[in-house]
Amino acid sequence: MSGTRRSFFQDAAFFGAGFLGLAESLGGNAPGNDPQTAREIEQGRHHSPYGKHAKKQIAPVPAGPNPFLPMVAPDLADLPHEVDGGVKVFRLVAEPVKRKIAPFKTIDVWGYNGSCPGPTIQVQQGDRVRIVFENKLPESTSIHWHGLEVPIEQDGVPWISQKPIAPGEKYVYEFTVHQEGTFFYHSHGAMQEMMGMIGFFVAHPERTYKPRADHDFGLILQEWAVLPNNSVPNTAAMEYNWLTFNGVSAPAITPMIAKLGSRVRLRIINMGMDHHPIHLHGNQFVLTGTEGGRAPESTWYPMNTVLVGVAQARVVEFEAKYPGSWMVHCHLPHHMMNSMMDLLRDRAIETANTTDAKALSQMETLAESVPFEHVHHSPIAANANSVPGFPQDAFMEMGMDEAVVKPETHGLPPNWSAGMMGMMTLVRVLPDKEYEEMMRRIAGRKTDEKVQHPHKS
Ligand SMILES: [Cu+2]
Repeated sequence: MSGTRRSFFQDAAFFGAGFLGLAESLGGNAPGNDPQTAREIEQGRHHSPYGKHAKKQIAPVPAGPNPFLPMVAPDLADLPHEVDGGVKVFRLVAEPVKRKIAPFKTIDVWGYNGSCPGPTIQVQQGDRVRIVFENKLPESTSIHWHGLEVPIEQDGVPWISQKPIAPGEKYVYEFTVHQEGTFFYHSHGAMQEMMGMIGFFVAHPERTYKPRADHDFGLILQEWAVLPNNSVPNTAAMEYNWLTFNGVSAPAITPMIAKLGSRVRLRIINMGMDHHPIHLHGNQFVLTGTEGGRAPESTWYPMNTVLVGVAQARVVEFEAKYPGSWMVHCHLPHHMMNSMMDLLRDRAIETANTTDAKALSQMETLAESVPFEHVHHSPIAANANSVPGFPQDAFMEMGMDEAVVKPETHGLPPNWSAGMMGMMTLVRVLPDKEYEEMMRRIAGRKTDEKVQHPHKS
């Protein structure tokens, strides 16, 4: 392995390492658990790509004839590959998965390689790829390469382009990727899609896009209907009570970290029943790509909310000019909530016609089962109960900083997690010094984060 090649793996592994720990804790076996990847990640932990080249470039770009910046999907790992005679070989396993979508909620879903959504496949335009697929589900399945122009026999539609892949069977897909862009892989069964069977398939361009991005992030939008006391999503439902980015509901989603002055790319894909207007606070972005690939710069115009329809990919980019923790969230009001029914179980919450003290006591009782160490809510007026319509958001928020602490949440204000629910996360734009400090924390993945809290429990 040449020096540049080694550096590529180390850089790639560095990015992977930042999120693997959480992927493991949230989703069981992360696909990066194989020894080779683990070794690379281990090397990556001690390798800073921001060291001597920090002045020239913010994010690492793999060296070699076709350099590209890997996308990072928070809380998801990359699918590792081997190279066989110039072909990139990926091993993808469809199987049941337990996914922790919130500190108090783990659901039984289906995914790939122990992860739901599945691990990210990253290739480059021009690559020949082989996906050795194994079905460990209790029923037949297949994989469709969404948006990719592949020969019909690789299209992954049961009975049309291939026979269904039976439980226990293997199947090999192989094709050349001549496109660039943000694609997906997913089961072509509707109910299996709603069980979570989707993942990113990113084809990086042969030549780096201009202007080039310093950070490249990815989010997968999904919704789930999970009744209280249940763990299996109702795939026939038309209404949803859990909304996730990359299989995690806020505030458990890992914030994205960007350096002040960098250019940030955000790829968003949607595989669900709803369309999601994704809004970024405090910044304007431009739409630089769709599920069809890169859009010409002449089509870009400023916006801060992008509607990501079902089966679509939307790629936006912005200059991270303003320091701060900027929200990225779906703006559908009901997608900015989590299901409190899961905490309540079969009890009814007494939000209406209740007193402040009574509500607080009730929340604390509920929180004991989580356990949240601190539960409180925003102040209400003394005469709140005399106002028609009360309560609305009062008593909805449940701070759980301790339950979701991780390096990426370091430095957020106390009780930051109280207002974060559903499809909601942060892009944290950090000045140089704080950014370097954060990168050290992520690389070391300190687990002894201390939470500042002004309240008595
Ligand atoms: Cu939404």
